[in-house]
This record gives sequence, structure tokens and C-alpha cells, in this order.
Amino acid sequence: MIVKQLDDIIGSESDINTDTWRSYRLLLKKDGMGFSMHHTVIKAGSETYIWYKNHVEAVYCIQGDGEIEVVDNNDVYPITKGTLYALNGHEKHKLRAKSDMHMVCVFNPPVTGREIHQEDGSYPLVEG
Ligand code: 9YT
Repeated sequence: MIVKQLDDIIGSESDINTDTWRSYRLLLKKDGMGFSMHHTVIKAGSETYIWYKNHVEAVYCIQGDGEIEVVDNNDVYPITKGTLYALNGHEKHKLRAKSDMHMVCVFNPPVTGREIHQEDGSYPLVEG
């Protein structure tokens, strides 16, 4: 059984901080669950272009407000506390945060730890 506290992750190597988001990586590939789980804060006023071509991701908002735009059709969905979106089609998207948005994110395959977005918006696929 695995038990972790967010406080132990803050400031550790599982705490990834970028210009537009900060991700506390709660469960990683090495934890052997078959998915990774992150508590991610999308920073207020930011926009991030993302394309998880190698992963599927489900995202559940637990605090904050913003929106997601699907790039291929320009559909825009508001995000608020209680919103779930699941990128089951590897959709290219733009995430915009009006206030700090706290999201619980699940990735399959799991991320390994230090991933940040590559130039094309994806995370690399780590085999094995
Ligand atoms: C919601 C989302 O995809 N944000 C970007 C960061 C990512 N969730 C992560 O690595 O935690």
C-alpha cells in the first residue's frame, strides 16, 4: 500500500514548476499502478497549448475557474469546481485559467516524473 502526503511532495523532485502550471506528481510509473496521478495548479491568467499524443489524460477540477478550447474545432468548455474532462481522442487543446485552477490529473501510460511539455505540446513516451 502507498500512502503519501502533498506536503512531502512540495519542494521534492516530484514537484514540477513551469511558467503556466505547477504539478505535484502524486503517483508515478515507478509506483506500479499503471497510471500516474498529479495535483496540478494551472496558474491564473495563463494559457497552455497541450497535445498528449502519447497519453490519455483525465482531469478533474477541484478549485478555480477557466476554460479548455479544442484546437481542431474551436469548441470551448468552461471549467469550474466539479468539471471533468477526459482527452480520450488525444485532442490538441488550449487550457486557460482565470484563477488558479487546481486539477487532479490521471495519465495513462503513467509519466515517470520530470516530464514537461515538448515543443509540440506532448510528453515523450517512455517505454519499458
Ligand atoms: C491539465 C494539464 O494537462 N496540465 C498540464 C500539466 C499536467 N497535468 C501534469 O503534468 O500534471
